[in-house]
Amino acid sequence: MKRFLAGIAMLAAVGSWGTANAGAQVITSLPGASTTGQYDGADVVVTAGNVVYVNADPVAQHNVWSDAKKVPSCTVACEPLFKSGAPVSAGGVQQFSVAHLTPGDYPFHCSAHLNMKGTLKVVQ
Ligand SMILES: [Cu+2]
Repeated sequence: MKRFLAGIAMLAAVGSWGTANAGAQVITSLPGASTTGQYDGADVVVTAGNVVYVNADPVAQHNVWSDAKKVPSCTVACEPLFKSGAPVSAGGVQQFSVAHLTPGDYPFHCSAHLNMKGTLKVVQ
C-alpha cells in the first residue's frame, strides 16, 4: 500500500492520472489489463530520462519490457533494451531509465502477459 501511495503521489506530482502526456513519464496498467491487453495510454510520449511504471491492476502482476533486445541478434534469455523489472503486484511502482534511447518509437509489452502492448515514443 505504501508503494501504491508513492505511485499516486508521483502521478499527482506530474499532474496526470491516466492518459500519459509529454513530460508525464508515467506508464500505468489499469484493472483488467491482462484481459484488455492494454496499458493506460497505448502510446506513451516521454523525453529521454526516467520513466515510472505503476501497476494499478488489483488482480495481476505486470511490468514494462521493450520488445527490442539489447543485443538484436540474441535469441535465448535476451535482455530487453529497457525494462521496469520483474512483474509487480498492484501498487507496485518501478522506475527505469530510457536515457540511452534516441528519439523514436519503442514497442513494449508485459513479460507476464505478451498480449499487453504499448509504444514508448521518445522525443527530444
Ligand atoms: Cu501483465
